Amino acid sequence: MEDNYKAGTVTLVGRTNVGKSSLLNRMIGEKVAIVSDKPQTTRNRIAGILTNERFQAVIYDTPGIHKPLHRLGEYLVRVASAALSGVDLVVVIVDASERLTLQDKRVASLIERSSSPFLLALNKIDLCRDNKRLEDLLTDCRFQFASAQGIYQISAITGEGVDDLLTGIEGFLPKGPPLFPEDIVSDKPLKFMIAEIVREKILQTTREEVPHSCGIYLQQLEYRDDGTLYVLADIVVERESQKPIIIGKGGRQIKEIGVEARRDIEYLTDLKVFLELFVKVRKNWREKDSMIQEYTGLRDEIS
Ligand SMILES: Nc1nc2c(ncn2[C@@H]2O[C@H](COP(=O)(O)OP(=O)(O)OP(=O)(O)O)[C@@H](O)[C@H]2O)c(=O)[nH]1
Ligand SMILES: [Mg+2]
Repeated sequence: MEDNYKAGTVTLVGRTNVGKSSLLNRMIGEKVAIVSDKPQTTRNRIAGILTNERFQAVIYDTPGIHKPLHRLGEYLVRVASAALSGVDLVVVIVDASERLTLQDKRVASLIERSSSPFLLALNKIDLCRDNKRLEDLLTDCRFQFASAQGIYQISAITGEGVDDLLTGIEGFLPKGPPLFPEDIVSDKPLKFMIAEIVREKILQTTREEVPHSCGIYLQQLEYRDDGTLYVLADIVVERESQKPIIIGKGGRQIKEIGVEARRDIEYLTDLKVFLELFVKVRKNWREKDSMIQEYTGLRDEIS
């Protein structure tokens, strides 16, 4: 390894749904974080690890900053806020296709109060047709995020501007050897990744509050002698009335969730997967500390 090698840590932060997880996946070149069109998709601090011949960046995706409506939400905001310190750089993400919201301003005050250097990325630039609106947004951003050390216009979907942003990030990484082995792309164990895949399929197939009320508990993960991977997972909902929504008419909904999830788990593990899903009710689990830890994998992050 050459003497000039760089390695460091970067946090992605922003209000919910601006495309943090999509950007992480784009930068890593693999799917390490789940994505959906619904707010509050991400519940954990998830590292994606980008290694090349010049540097290694350990890039943390975080839950979106939002106004919490329950205890789980409070934890999510706490996890994201805590991830602002102790890193070499923060990249704040805003949605280039919208005006700054109250939550963006909340992110601004959090980052301006922290001592970490930060860059600002205007994501979803592919959706911007109107130059005047973009100029107005830039003016607002320069005001709200006055200490930003660079502003980038990017698209996590098309990849536009992402290489420039990575060059910007590289400039903030300290010299040093890699922090992780070079073939590792995420810091999360397989169990977590599998639970997330199931949750993503629920987010993609169900509506409104139901997907947000779901937690996943992996009962069993077993490599079998015949070369298959057996997975038994509980989908935990908050109310009896949510159960039939997940199961669907004649079990159609849960079957679809299972088929889609199995496909992704097989892709991830390169194994033939046997996936069994059960739906269980744990009343108001999102308000209860022990259950939040059990069903979100947040145990390590909030203790
Ligand atoms: N057109 C367009 N859509 C994008 C872009 N980046 C993300 N999206 C979409 O925006 C939605 C939210 O993306 P996520 O990556 O889940 O957003 P997030 O910031 O991680 O959201 P939370 O985890 O809820 O905080 C998804 O439907 C993405 O496909 C982009 O550059 N262009
Ligand atoms: Mg996310």
